[in-house]
Amino acid sequence: MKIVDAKVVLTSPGRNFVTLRIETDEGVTGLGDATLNGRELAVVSYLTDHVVPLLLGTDPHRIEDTWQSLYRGAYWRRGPVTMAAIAAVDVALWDIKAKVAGLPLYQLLGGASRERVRTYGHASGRDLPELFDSIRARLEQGYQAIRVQTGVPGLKRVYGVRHTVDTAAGPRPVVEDWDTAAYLRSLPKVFDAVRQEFGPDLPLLHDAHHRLTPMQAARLGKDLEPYDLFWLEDCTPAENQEGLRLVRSHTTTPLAIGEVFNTVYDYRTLIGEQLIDYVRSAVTHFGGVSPLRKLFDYAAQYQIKTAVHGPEDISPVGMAAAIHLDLAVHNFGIQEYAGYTEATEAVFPHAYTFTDGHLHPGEEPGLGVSLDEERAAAHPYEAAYLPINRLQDGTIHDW
Ligand code: EZ4
Ligand code: CO
Repeated sequence: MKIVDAKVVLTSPGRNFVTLRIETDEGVTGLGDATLNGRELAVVSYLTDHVVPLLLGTDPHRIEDTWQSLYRGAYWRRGPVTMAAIAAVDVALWDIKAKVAGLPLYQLLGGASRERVRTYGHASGRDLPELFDSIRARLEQGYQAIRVQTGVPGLKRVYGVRHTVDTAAGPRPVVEDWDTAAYLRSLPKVFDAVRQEFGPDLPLLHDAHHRLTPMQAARLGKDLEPYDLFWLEDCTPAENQEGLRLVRSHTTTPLAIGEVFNTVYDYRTLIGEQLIDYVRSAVTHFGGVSPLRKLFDYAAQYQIKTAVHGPEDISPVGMAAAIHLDLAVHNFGIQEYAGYTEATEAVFPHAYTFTDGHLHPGEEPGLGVSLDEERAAAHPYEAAYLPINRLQDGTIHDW
């Protein structure tokens, strides 16, 4: 079997997605997600200009060899652009292999370890009434675990929710504002109110989005202990892995980290010293199913569980790859599932299903996702950025 064609499809059915489609001489095709929010065109070029020419004529069944040759062969290792591009190739080749085998991908990963995959959804609001409505809306959709984000008194924006780009000056990032002291004072009160309204059983999560120092994160973890969080996510900018020692030694609130990581090396201290409870990398940003499976197996030796990143900016192709892995690995924890616009669902028809807050990959051979290229072409690329964040004196802060 040979790869005879590979092309990159960029589409924006509400937001941008980058998809690699690999075609073989036997007519079997595979899809991979390479979406890197706010930097999409860099990955399109990496794939089109530097990867596709290397794939033509090669054997699609040699997934590990192809992965190693793209990773080692580039010489310039790691980084989100490189690893998103490699991920798209890896996932497309797994899709092809599973289609040839006539099996859903999870069967090739060891088969199902569970009946279905528990997810969590996002709730947010500027104030408590708005937040409660948002939580109720998620519960009505069937979600059984909820990430709670909320406005901070005195600040204009609720972080962690989608913002359109500011087009007044061209497309430019939306500018948000931030005050850590106000946040640290308000968040425990928010969780107190949510627990009083929704009771002790509902799993609640929170994402601090890299905004705290280790000492601030330690205090927040302690202050949230009475509210029994499922986890506190990205409490610090975790490229400083050693900083988590301080957080860990002060709080029993479970910690989740890793959506911006792209190789196992980003996790070595965190996993080896058991400083976190959940690894958060996405298939799409970590080089694909092959390396993420290795990370999960490594984490399992330390009783650390999986929690694959699943925001709106991972395409249904990347989401499907995650669901197959989630169903197969023993140390599955939870899957983030933000859901998609109707237009996105129409561009990416899929076999996976969402019922009662749980996902299942379906039984179609391969990933079980296709790409409607005609519909994709009707939604051309739109320049977009993630927001940036400034303190009240104007200093840039982590977003
Ligand atoms: O802000 O994926 O846990 N989820 C998140 C996401 C990220 C976006 C960035 O592109 O933090 O919503
Ligand atoms: Co996050």
